[in-house]
Amino acid sequence: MSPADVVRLSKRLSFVLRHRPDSVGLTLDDAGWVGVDELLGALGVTRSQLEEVVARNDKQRFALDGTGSRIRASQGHSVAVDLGYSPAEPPAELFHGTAQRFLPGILAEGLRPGARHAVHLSPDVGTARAVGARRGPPVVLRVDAAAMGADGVVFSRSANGVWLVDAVPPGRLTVLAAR
Ligand code: HQG
Repeated sequence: MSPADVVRLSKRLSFVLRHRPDSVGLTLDDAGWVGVDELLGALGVTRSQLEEVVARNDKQRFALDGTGSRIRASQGHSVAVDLGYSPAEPPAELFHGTAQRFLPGILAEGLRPGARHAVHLSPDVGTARAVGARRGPPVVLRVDAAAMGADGVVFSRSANGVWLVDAVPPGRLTVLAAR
């Protein structure tokens, strides 16, 4: 597949496996898995095309189970799933990239999950900046994960390295100076 075809199928998979499985007649199980054969049939793609997208995906968004018979998105869902990630101790600092226009709301209310299940945090500034840049000029916030952990807030980490938490209060956020 060409790089553009990989991106196109990846976006389609994200839509189906995170948000609208019903749009192609699929149902996810409680943990977000769906049978690979069912998915191939529903999307009209081959197993080798699917495996290529899973392997070449820039953020490793999709995971096959141990037998290769089921697939799910590793994070980012809006449909109700319990991904089952264990609580994990985060690094002392995490980062969140966002668009400048969201800053007033975020500084007033803290970070909220919006349509997704969890607030997504990045382990490094570069990743956070890239996340924020999807929506225009980015702003990066530093999250005092150490203080949140001390407050008893539970974090988990997705299979593709995104840190997940229910919310971040405004007092645990600092705006990083633009580079
Ligand atoms: C913002 C992509 C106003 C928040 C990325 C974000 C990520 C607030 C937007 C993953 C707010 C939600 C998730 C508040 C949060 N007031 N705005 N109180 N609290 N926001 O897309 O973190 O490519 O649901 O800053 O790389 O941007 O899809 O979350 O801008 O890992 O795999 O509300 O999606 O990954 O937007 O992105 P999103 P996100 P994929």
